[in-house]
Amino acid sequence: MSIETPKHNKPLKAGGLSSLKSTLKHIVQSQQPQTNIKNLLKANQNKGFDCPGCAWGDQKDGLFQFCENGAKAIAWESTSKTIGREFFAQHSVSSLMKQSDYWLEYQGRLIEPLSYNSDTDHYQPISWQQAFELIASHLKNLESPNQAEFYTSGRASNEASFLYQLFGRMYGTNNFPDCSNMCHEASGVALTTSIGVGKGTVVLDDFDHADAIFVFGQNPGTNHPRMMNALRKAARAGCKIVTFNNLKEVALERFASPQDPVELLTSKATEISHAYFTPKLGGDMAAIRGIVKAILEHDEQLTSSGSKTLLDISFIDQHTEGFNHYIEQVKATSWEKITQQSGLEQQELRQAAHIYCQADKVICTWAMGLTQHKHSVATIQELVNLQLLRGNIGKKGAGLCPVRGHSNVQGNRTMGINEKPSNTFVDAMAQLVGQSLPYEHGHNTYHAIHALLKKQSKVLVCLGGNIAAAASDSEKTFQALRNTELNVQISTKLNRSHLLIGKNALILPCLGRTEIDVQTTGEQKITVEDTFSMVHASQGNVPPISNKLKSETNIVANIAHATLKDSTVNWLSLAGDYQKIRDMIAQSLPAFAHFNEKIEQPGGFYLGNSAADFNWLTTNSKANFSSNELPKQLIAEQFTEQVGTHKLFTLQSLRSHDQYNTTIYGMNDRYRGISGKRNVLFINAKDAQHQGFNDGDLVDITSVWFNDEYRTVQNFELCFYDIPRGNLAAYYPETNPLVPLDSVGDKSYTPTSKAIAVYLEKSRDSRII
Ligand SMILES: Nc1nc2c(c(=O)[nH]1)N[C@H]1C(S)=C(S)[C@@H](COP(=O)(O)OP(=O)(O)OC[C@H]3O[C@@H](n4cnc5c(=O)[nH]c(N)nc54)[C@H](O)[C@@H]3O)O[C@H]1N2
Ligand SMILES: Nc1nc2c(c(=O)[nH]1)N[C@H]1C(S)=C(S)[C@@H](COP(=O)(O)OP(=O)(O)OC[C@H]3O[C@@H](n4cnc5c(=O)[nH]c(N)nc54)[C@H](O)[C@@H]3O)O[C@H]1N2
Ligand SMILES: [Mo]
Repeated sequence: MSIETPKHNKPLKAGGLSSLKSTLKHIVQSQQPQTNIKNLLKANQNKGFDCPGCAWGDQKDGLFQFCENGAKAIAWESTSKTIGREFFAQHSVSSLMKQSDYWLEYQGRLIEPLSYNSDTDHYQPISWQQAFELIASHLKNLESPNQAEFYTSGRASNEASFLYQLFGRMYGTNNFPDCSNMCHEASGVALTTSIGVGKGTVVLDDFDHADAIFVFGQNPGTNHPRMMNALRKAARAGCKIVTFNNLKEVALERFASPQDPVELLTSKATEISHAYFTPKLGGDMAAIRGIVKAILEHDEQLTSSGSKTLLDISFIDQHTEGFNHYIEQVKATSWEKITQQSGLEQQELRQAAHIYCQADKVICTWAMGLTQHKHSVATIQELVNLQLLRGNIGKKGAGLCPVRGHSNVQGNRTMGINEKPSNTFVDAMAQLVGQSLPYEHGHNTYHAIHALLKKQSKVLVCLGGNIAAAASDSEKTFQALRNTELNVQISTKLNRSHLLIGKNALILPCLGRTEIDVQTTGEQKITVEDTFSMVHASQGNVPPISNKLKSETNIVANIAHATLKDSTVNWLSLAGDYQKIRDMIAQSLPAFAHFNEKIEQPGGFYLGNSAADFNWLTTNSKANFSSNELPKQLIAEQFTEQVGTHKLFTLQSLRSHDQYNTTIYGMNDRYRGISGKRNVLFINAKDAQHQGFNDGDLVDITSVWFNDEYRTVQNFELCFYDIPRGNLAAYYPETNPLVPLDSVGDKSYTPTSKAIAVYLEKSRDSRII
């Protein structure tokens, strides 16, 4: 059989004019071009607002600080389209359930509080006061506070999330599932045990001083476009960028800055990656082990011939523990296992090791390609091991950089959105409010869904996000939400999570980042923390789309006020003046001393990072080499017998260029050459041919799990692509139904969104035709 030419048309470079054109298109489509141009000029500027696009930092140096995808996020929020009571009178919840995620959000901004009427199956208006009282009455009637789940999505400000966790704890629970549980949780767990702090050790300026930057499992051209400026600048200055990605992502190959007139207007671009490796899905731990093995082998040769060691022995001696044991572990790992599991050749890993050792200062960055696997914690610990070998932590131009997703997801954690708070944190909060608070750990997203499924939890409050579409195993997750007695969604746009209802449900519409927030004492600011632990203020600059909206902070304060009678905290006064919330934060969290003054500094202030200061807040006060064995098998290899004659693949679910998580802006994925569709399955042509499939064929995808559990999604169009044999890729959230609820990371409980064992069949529909 002949292989048809792939129908997709991947561009030769990312960025440039196409990016600028797309930015303008989205601004025009928002139907508010003037407002949005004004918005863009304020994005990430002093006295402007923090771009809701991602958590990358910026220099606030007066240059444009927005990117194509940030512009989409801003334009999507700041649309002139609205949905109020007429819309909900016209559409029942069951009829809305039949619409796509794209359609739901596309209807526009939510503009008034709504409550679900089970007699009519419609949402109808409710007053804010009644809404708060309904929540309070449900919460007060629970047998235990642990029957309530307080979810947070990482866009919520420091002020809103501080009040939210304080309220949840004063109410009596640590049930704080959040988006981070599905995202960078493994980074937090791994870094905390290895170096004593769950955050990255670098700041933006370090990218200007690195000799090499290793980028693992992330697609910054789409998801962190402002990171491309740092990579481009580094590459042009001679820094060696080494990429490990399952796919050849064009922005990591060649990128044109829209701010460079030559690159903008000609075919010129900057070569980003000096070396680009495509490991198998889940093969990074083995790849990193291979790099270390290559370094050690080379080092042995050097030192035996009297040359200087490649290792930073004084760093290892002074700062670390577990080195010898780890070295034994590496020696015990065979090259055969390393190459089989990583899917990379020994010579490739030796090349990476060579670049690594040629560089005095190395930064390692990573995102979901490392964090959404079963062995993610061990993989990130392996990356730390690599950095410790040559003292690549704590010196300028070197360090660890988990690149966060949501714009304030890191701040949420700092503010205490954490189901496993430290005793120190709980004590600080207890002292602040003069009341004892629970230490017992609460639910993460995984445990919350299980508790709702078992009807042990009954009330779900979501501060933003779209848990229904974001969590794994859609069928079970949907059922979990349908089991709620009360489902409260604080949101800007309509989404799936509003439509899965047990008995009662509320939609509480809130202000977005771009909007002016006026409270009783006047216009307010909020604050956020970026991926580099920089905290700065954010202030909207356009009037709210409706005068019935409340800020997230105000909504949380009102829920607390209605629920906690005789509270020692004056919630409404806090809602009226966010400076008072920041004073409470300053009083209870030492890194925020003089908070209100510090945010007046241009660019905000740096929270510091203990590991970067060689202060190891681990149990043994050292940076730890972790000795983990490579996984015996990768996920799909476990099910070979169960699927008989079917060929098993490993599928990753990832983002297109036209989406923000569960928010779909459009049907294109320009950088991968896809237009007008999302039900696409990227496959290696040889694998497809082997199965008798052609480019463009429709297939059904079935995932395999223990106990003969199968889950299927239908009618995905095959797209021949440069992807390692045995691996597949498709978009999230369309593939979420395939991820088994219990397929989660060891110690992180993060759904294994980048490692789903599946097999393919010609689509049932096309078989009928
Ligand atoms: N425009 C836009 N910006 C966003 C988001 C968005 O949806 N849209 N989401 C935000 C959020 S919450 C997050 S967490 C980040 C996500 O940012 P990313 O982590 O970049 O997001 P994904 O699309 O999941 O991309 C995963 C990348 O890792 C690669 N990969 C997958 N599995 C493996 C593997 O096993 N090994 C290796 N080496 N590579 C692998 C994929 O090929 C892909 O390039 O972006 C944030 N920014
Ligand atoms: N299969 C698969 N699943 C995944 C992933 C994957 O890669 N593959 N990635 C995971 C990751 S990294 C993450 S972070 C999660 C994301 O999980 P979430 O954070 O829960 O999801 P989002 O899609 O970001 O949330 C979108 C909704 O947020 C609301 N919203 C937008 N702006 C605001 C605002 O300013 N305030 C409030 N209150 N609401 C607002 C809107 O109503 C919108 O519908 O998904 C995870 N799920
Ligand atoms: Mo994320």
